[in-house]
Amino acid sequence: MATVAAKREISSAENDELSREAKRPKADDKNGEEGGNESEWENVLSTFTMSSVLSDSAREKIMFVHGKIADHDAVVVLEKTPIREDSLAELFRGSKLRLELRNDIYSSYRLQAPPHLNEIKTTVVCPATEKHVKKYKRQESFLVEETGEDYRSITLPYIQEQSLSLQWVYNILEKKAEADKIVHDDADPEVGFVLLPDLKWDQKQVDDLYLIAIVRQKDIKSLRDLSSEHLPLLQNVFQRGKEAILHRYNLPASKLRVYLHYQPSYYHLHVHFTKLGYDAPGCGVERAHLLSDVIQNLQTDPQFYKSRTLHFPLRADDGLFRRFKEAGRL
Ligand code: M7G
Repeated sequence: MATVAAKREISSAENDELSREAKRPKADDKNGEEGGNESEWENVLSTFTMSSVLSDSAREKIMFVHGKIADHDAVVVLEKTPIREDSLAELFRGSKLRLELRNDIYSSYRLQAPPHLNEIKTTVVCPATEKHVKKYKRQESFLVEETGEDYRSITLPYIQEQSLSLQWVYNILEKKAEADKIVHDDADPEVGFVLLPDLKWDQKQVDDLYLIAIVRQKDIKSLRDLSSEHLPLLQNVFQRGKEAILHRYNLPASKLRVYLHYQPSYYHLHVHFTKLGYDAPGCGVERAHLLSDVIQNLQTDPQFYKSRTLHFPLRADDGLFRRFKEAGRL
């Protein structure tokens, strides 16, 4: 059963721009800029050979599939999108109905919607690394307790050795990719950032709004690197980010959940802006740190995140989990 999730729609120009995203082959990382012509409708997945379903959720209507495109490992994420209120009239008018059962006042149908109202948001990661495959694989996870010393002796060496590539982040900051999607751009090298829709959001309705603010400073890996000297940066992201979202999406700060992940998947500081009430992946208390709390903690103690013990979940097959085990910390 689909849920009606459209309350306030995004403009059709923004819609058009977004619907192209899923059909576009992931070009090489250095040049991910969108074109805007018909060739974007080529089916990059026609040569996809599936090897396994990494995970799926019938409730969230999402499936993560592993396979190959040509000789490259690929992860394909298929996600059914919410039904939009602005498409209902067309859906009722233009669909075919097949009766499944009728009983007294109850009847159930299979509805075949017009193809353009029945799209699946599709994200392709290719070539995918082993880390990507693990990231999407269903796995049992365990809560890890990381002291400041654990961070320096276990986590930091690990993330310095093996982290996911940040090329997509640099492409955004240098406007080589997704430049037309930017919602706010602050070019200041110290406190500046780029705010844009997250890859996970199809931008068709604000009910599941999801943006990320990527800071311009390149040497802040995560929450752990923050100290009071970063307060002007964090306050700028918080303030200007909220203003930009109010201006563009008419959503006030009181409707936003603004947070950082620890551990993040990508070690270049970024802040998540999601709509309050939308159960975004990774917004649970074991991983999300509200930006407002982070700011206050640094105001109280300039070195708060260098010394605090932080908790976070790790999957059993995560290399970092192994390192914690080897160090006798689990
Ligand atoms: P994270 O906390 O490092 O990890 O957040 P997570 O993916 O486990 O949440 C990184 C955020 O960046 C996520 O919300 C991703 O969906 C988003 N993201 C990742 N990539 C590769 C892209 C991209 O190419 N473009 C955009 N706009 N967002 C991305």
